[in-house]
Amino acid sequence: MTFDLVIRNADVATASERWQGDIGITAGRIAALGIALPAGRQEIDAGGRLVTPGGVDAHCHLDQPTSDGSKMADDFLTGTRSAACGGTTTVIPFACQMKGQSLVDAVADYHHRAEGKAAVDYAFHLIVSDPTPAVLRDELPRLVAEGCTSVKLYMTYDDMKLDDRQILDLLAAARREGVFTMIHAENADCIAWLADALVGAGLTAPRYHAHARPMLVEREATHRAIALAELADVPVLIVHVSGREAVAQIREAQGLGLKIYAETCPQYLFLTEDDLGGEGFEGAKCICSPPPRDKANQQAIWNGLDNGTFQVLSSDHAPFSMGPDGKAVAGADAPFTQVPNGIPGLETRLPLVMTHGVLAGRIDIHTFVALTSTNPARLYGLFPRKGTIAVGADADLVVWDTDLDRTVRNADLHHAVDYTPYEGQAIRAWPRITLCRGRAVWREGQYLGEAGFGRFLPCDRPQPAAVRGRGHRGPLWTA
Ligand code: DUC
Ligand code: ZN
Ligand code: ZN
Repeated sequence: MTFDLVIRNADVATASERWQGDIGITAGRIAALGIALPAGRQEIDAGGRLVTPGGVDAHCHLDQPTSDGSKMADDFLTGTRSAACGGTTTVIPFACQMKGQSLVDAVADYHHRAEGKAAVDYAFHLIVSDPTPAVLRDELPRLVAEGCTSVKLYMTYDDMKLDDRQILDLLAAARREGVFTMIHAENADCIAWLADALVGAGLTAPRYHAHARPMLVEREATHRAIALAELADVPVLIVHVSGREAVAQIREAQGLGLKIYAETCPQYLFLTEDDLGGEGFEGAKCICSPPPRDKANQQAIWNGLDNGTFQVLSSDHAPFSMGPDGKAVAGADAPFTQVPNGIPGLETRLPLVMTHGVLAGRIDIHTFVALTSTNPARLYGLFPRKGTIAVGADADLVVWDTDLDRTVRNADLHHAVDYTPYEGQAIRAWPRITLCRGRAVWREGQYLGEAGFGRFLPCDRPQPAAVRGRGHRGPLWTA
């Protein structure tokens, strides 16, 4: 047998295994794993370097329509280019229903936006902002059959939020259809009340964004989301968890045997509310929701990654540049309430967490792979095609350099955003090579991808019960 490509001398790490040897690739899939495999038409000598599955970024926003006149800086071309250069080979952005819009139409529009542009593979989550009977009864089953098997719902944002009754309706439909639900948990009325008071007092700079969204509003909504999921008897995942009080709610629910899953993001590990700045507009670079907290909350998130509370670590890449199309859509002196929420992070997610998580000894390599690739693939119905290194899986692989001495610089990144909130942060690891379905899309500092190479991945029914905590310390669930 001759392989198309053989990766030799790899130090392979998956969510559960570590071994040294070769990976044989044919027709974009892993055809063999072993020692001294036969020759390939092409060969890459990994030279003993670490090789992990390509990253699955299960929470990112690309070319998503907005309702405030802003425009996301990244479309499927620049977003997936940036993903490839940072070792991510599958992205799952959101087909977003505007209130009054058909969900089927929102998905058709999103396919159109992605068509011919993606450099790595992609699937879609749904955002349901208008759960009418027709949407839940007719459109959702049709979209599930077409491979959209997960939904996100919002408890905040005026143009997106659902009330508790609507949430229950959506959760019941999700249960019926086998759809997995992600929940943005912040209390909308508390935020509006605080924001009105702050703006009324003239406290409008970006840093007051954090004052309008204290941990309490996330804690309350997380508690309520868990209660609603328990009532509807359906698994849910709480997205972008920012700190200790929300972690405690989730941990308690998991301890009671409820099927509650959790995601966090690099901004809650590497930024604090101090990054929202002083009185100037610069701090708008770090306006995202929930906001970054403090060092003690960062530690609570690291603990939750290590002890199995979190199953997923995503970027929540929401790319707005600093100009009038983006953060300054309402002017560079606009109050924080009118600044688009979100920060870029697709490309830096894996290198930052490899550096400050794995290489710094905070999490082990298997936890890293599970959080950034295997678990999201399982949860969202893409496993075993994605998320692992196994015979038959897509040859999505990252060959790592792990002895670098660099800092993050926006000038080196490949997104279309004019800043990174991680500018100047230390980096010791970066992908040397990223392969998507056996094709090098990034190699030794060169982007080699091609618009349109990335394929839409219809998702199977999600497999949340297959994603467990780490056994010895994490929670265990049965189906
Ligand atoms: N918060 C979200 O809920 N979505 C996108 C970006 C953000 O900050
Ligand atoms: Zn959100
Ligand atoms: Zn988001």
